Amino acid sequence: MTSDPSCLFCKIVAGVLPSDEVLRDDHVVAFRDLHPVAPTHILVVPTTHVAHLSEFAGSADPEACARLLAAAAELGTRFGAHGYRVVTNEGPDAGQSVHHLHLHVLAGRPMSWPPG
Ligand code: DGP
Repeated sequence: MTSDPSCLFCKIVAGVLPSDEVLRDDHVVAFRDLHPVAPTHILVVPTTHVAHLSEFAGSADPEACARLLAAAAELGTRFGAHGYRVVTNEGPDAGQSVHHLHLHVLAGRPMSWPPG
């Protein structure tokens, strides 16, 4: 498992920084977002340091990818009684601020489309 000691989410995965954790296994950790934009706002991150989704292009570990998506689905099902949204941001245009891949699982309110 690779880890970047300077990465915020690697520190959360390692337990060096606290988080409101809702799920953990060998492949993923999920915890509540510090600045929620919905009543349920959970981040699902791979336990291995992957900065961006595009790093998975062509060379992804299929088991890790599948587990990341399955964990988001499990959390959406658990917390989104009326539906949920799964989002990932990559690069400046999308507003990515933490460079450790994460899926946002949003639920608990109606959401508009297209996103801003
Ligand atoms: P993004 O903009 O897509 O890179 O999302 C990063 C998210 O990470 C943002 O919604 C706020 C959240 N966040 C930033 N720092 C922390 C932290 O220390 N703890 C937690 N739980 N969330 C954080």
